[in-house]
Amino acid sequence: AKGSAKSRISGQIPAKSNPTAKVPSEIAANINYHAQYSPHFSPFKFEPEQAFYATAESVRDRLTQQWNETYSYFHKVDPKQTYYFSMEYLQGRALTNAIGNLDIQDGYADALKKLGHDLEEIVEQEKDAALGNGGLGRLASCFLDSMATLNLPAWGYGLRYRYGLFKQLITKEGQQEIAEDWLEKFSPWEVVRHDVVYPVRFFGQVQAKPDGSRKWVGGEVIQALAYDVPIPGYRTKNTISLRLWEAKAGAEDFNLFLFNDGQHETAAQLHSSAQQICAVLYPGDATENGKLLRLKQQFFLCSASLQDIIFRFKERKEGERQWSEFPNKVAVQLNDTHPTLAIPELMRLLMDEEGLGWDEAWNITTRTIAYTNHTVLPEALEKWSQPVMWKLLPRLMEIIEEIDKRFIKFIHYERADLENKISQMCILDNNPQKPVVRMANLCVVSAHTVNGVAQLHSDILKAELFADYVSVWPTKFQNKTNGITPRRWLRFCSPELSIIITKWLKTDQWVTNLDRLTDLRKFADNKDFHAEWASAKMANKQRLAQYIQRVTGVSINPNSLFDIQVKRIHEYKRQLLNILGAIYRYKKLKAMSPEERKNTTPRTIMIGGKAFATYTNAKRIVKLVNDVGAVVNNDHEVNDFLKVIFVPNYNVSVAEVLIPGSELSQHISTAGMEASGTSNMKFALNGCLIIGTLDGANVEIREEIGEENFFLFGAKADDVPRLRKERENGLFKPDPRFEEAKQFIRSGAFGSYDYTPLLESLEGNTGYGRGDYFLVGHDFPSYMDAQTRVDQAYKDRKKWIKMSILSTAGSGKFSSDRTIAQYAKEIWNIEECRVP
Ligand code: 4GP
Repeated sequence: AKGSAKSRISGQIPAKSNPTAKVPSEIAANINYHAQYSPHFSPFKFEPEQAFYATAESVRDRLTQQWNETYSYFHKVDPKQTYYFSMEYLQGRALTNAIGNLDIQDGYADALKKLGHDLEEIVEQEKDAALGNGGLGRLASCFLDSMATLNLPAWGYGLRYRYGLFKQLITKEGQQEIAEDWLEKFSPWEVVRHDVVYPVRFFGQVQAKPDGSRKWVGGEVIQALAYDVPIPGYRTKNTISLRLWEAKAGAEDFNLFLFNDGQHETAAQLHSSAQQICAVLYPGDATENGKLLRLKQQFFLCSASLQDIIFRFKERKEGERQWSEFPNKVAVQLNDTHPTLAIPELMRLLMDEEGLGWDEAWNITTRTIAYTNHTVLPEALEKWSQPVMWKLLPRLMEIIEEIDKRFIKFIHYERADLENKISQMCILDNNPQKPVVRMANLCVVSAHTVNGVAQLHSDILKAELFADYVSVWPTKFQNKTNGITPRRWLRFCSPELSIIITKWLKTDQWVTNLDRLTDLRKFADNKDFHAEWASAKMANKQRLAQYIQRVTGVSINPNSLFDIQVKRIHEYKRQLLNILGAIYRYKKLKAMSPEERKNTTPRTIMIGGKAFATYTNAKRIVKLVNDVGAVVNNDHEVNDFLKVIFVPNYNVSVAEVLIPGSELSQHISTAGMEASGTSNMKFALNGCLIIGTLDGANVEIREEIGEENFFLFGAKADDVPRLRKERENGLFKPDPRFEEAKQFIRSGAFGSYDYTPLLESLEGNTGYGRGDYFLVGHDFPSYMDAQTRVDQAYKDRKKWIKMSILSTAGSGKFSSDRTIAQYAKEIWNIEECRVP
């Protein structure tokens, strides 16, 4: 577009940016200012990309002002603050969210128009910040949004990965991973704090000092440098920080002598060691080196963050504040076991650096730290090798040993009845073959509160995983059902539906008080409301269809039922059940006469998600979905009635297009295995019906929206152990439909790829060592029956729209504002601190 209006900066360029500009011409001047004076690109070029960066920077100016005010206000009031420790944040894009929260969409849209650009096109230029994997990481991001919106004094702490979650390419071989370079140019949102730097030690040894104290010395010391990302609240001044640590080595660590001597790598060893720490999210840990690196990442996050918190505490200590005050000023929440090292590290900092005794340090640590569990999957419950820990973190291992010793002693004296449970309950597993540290046990023993993320999950934690501890500390265990931010997941991703909701409720208060949606029930049978609802959904479906066309080349029919399953690919989430159902549907369609086909409900099944790079069966599932799609979508006999789409590279911004356009979504995990799920909440909020098992938060969603509006199927969590036993003992009789679907794959209908291992995971003693551990075969018939109910319900448009309205109306509970308000009151004991 060289020389076009778009490619050149036009209009007035002010001498400085005005962060409070309100009218479009002033905002346009701000954008121009950044295009001109922020030297990221050659001058005068003003294509959409440059326009994005300039726009984002002008928005950041506004945020910066509020942001500084927020923390100076917190400093003045000195309230208790919450620090959320998470190895993952799935932030996605920030521009729409920021201008939406600041309530200046119209101003920015008009300003960009004046500059020859379109806001909708500009926001598409932003790369997703994908510093996380899935549910746990996205939850952390929703929580930050709610903490800011609820005016809570809070911080998020994480790592500034150079490469976040990989980009998924779909090739003939299936999924291929490539590094996703979210910082390729730069992020306009982050601000480096050159004055916030802390040393973090690895390796070395422990010295005993004459006074009996101990000191960790030697090894390598890497610097943690803070990068802050502003998190604006919705229609409030409060803007909090997500502080991400970057690892660095200093000039003094660069050996100029060796370098000049030609030993280039040796000269910069610490630099390269530092670089590795934040290079990627979840580096492969199959090797010893890989494990060491992950552990380094975890410790790096914990140590830097705690030093920062202690610095802030001491800044205000002014002589009179006692250490015992620490838990009254600081709440630390561990997002799963990944930041568990915060426990021994806080002990170390308090004892070795601040000179406190064990008892006082322990009292402070345990009153400060709380732990959230996000999964009962055994492979996700971290266990670190003791020898690796001794090597990397010798002083922390001493402290962990001592915590364990004291815990065992405590049980011995106080709870002799649990003596025979000690070997499972204690922290160190000293099995000589494979001695490990059980991180979840360390959390449960040390944290003042342990919570699950949906009622069923919390019940399972208490009844199974942590049952032995419940009798020791009955009040330690809580439930905090997850939530999602209604800003990103309805207000901004579906403006069409939001406008209608606001119009009919005669208020937009639902955006911060999602329970207000229940009032929509009043209009569940209103014809005019139905018409508006259906047209908003149709607009979203059309946008989604265009997206699918663009990324896959397949055209889909907006009048077909849009059926979506998007989430990480995992056997327990059972994408395999979904695709087997699709295969069966295809086979039946093939056997029908053209007349019969016309009576079916046309469907577009969309499946998206990433498989962990080394998870072979998950990758086979991705391949199978793609293979099935290639056959079905090109079969002219049936492709008006069925399409199967694999949506590539699923991420937050793709979700923002898919979810508003969905009509049915699948949350079909083996009961008891999905801790909560959060996309189920996003879909329901957007008026999408759910087909699902009684698992995780599905249970509560069904309660809220009414069982008549939920397509339920499958075994219940309580039945699962018995069904697995029966399966093992050869007592399982498969449904003929299930056999037919598998046989169709075996027949080569979807190409020559060898699906034997995948199919075998549903039969014999493969997979997790037990055939069909995830009970796909058991649940298949009831799943197919539920799908038939879906097809029938969809034919009755009025009924379907009503169910859709009631899904949205019943979603109020699932706001992360509600979740966070509960954490604040029941775990953190913090209060609102609203910037005047
Ligand atoms: C996920 C759980 O699998 C999901 O059910 C839950 O909704 C989410 O955490 C948030 O609590 N767990 C993970 C993980 O993402 O890495 O363990």
